[in-house]
Amino acid sequence: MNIDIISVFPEYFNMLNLSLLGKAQDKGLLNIKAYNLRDWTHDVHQSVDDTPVGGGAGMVMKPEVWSECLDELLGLNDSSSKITNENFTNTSIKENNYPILIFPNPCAPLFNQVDATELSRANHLIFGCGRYEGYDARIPDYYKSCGIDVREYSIGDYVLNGGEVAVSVMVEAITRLMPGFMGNPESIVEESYTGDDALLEHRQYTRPTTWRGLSVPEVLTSGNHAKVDRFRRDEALERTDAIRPDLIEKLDCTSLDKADRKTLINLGWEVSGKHPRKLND
Ligand code: 6GU
Repeated sequence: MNIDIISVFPEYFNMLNLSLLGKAQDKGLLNIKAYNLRDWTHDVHQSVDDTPVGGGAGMVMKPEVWSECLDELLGLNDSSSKITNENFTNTSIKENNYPILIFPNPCAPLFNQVDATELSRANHLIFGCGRYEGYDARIPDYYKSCGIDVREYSIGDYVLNGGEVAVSVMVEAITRLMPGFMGNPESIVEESYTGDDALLEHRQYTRPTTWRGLSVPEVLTSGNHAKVDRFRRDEALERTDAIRPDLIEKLDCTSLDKADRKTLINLGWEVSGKHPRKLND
């Protein structure tokens, strides 16, 4: 997978050469390049922003600098690789080789595990990091009109100074799902937010089984795998009920076994419909 990142602080992304992401790049699984948006400016001040049309505080990133940069990275300057709408119809991410363009934006749909899984199958992602009050709204509109798959995502309900942190979050969430990235792919299967059965994970313990007077739950040392599985599943249901009841509401009741239903009923959920529903709320 090729990942291009455009930013006015490209050095920020040096950290993507560390740890597992660095290893994936050494293995040739991944190639991450960070570009400085200012390299596409023509003025002495290398300015990338201007005041908002219509007034208001802050600065907005100018469309012309972005388009010079994006046309080049998307290969749109090269007439032999003209992108047309037909190239995109009915093709999945795996089948088309065109880059997907992603803009972090606090005023966009939330990025989640389903998005990360889908994007982990892409060949080429281009991230454009906005700064200041954001980027001119015509930039994503224009590239959509060229037939490019353009996405805008927020990573949570809080405001950051720019898209750099959000892009590093998305890159990490996406790349770790690529085949061959993880040493042990099973650790992905059991994780929170995976599949239609997205629950918070059960709590984890390691040895010693008693530490500073605190013991791990006895069932975990029993060697009875069925009991351990049930204990963990109940704990996942209980923790999700307490911390993220919105995830319980999304569960498909037909995927729940008898013991799951019993646990949820004890926690005050009604489980006879399509999705669980909290009673007396
Ligand atoms: Cl994607 N960008 C910025 N600037 N702030 C954010 C965000 C993105 N997601 C949450 N807050």
